[in-house]
Amino acid sequence: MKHYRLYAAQGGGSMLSEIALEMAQAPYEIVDVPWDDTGWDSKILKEVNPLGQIPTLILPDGTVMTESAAIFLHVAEVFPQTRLAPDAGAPERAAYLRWLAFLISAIYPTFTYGDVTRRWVGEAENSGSGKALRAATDDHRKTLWRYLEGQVHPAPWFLGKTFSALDLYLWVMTTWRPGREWFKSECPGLYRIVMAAGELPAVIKVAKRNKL
Ligand SMILES: N[C@@H](CCC(=O)N[C@@H](CS)C(=O)NCC(=O)O)C(=O)O
Repeated sequence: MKHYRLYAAQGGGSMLSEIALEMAQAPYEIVDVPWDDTGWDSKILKEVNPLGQIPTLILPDGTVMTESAAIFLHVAEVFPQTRLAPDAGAPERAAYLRWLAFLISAIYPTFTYGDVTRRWVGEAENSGSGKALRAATDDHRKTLWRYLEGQVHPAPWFLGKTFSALDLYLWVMTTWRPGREWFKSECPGLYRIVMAAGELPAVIKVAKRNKL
């Protein structure tokens, strides 16, 4: 089999796809994208993803894939042994799809609009409208995480006994604002899942490569 090519930035959302490929034991190479070369003007990503976002994945047949959730669904289909998603028809499938969509459509955009505030309001995150946008998106994200905390199933994973990509989103996204210490005190159910996910060999390997 020819290999996958993953465009990745240190500590970013590309870790989601990196973990998926590791779990699948798929052959892949990483193209490191410096953070200051992400976004619309990215030189490295321009050809493959004009949004300049990571993860961007090139499949062995040359097809370009973006969107972390789509990549998870794809890897789960091609490598079903990775158990990244409950099977179609399984009782947990509906919850899986629901919360997968929630993570990428509700929580991820709070970073999209809060990370580089200058892009949206013309000011950096430490002054004026940039500061207000950063604070509002950070606050809203906490509300969303608290809501998700109320949806956690009994241990060990978000869906209960069934491991899924949701647990990997939690592991990755809790490394970002407001950070793990906040989850430990405010969302102990999510924190418990994150700790369990952190012990998976693929997660340990990717954490190390991303210097976490
Ligand atoms: N909806 C996309 C979002 C990807 C995304 O926002 N990635 C961030 C890094 S975590 C990024 O590339 N940011 C750089 C930028 O937008 O300039 C997904 O789920 O893959």
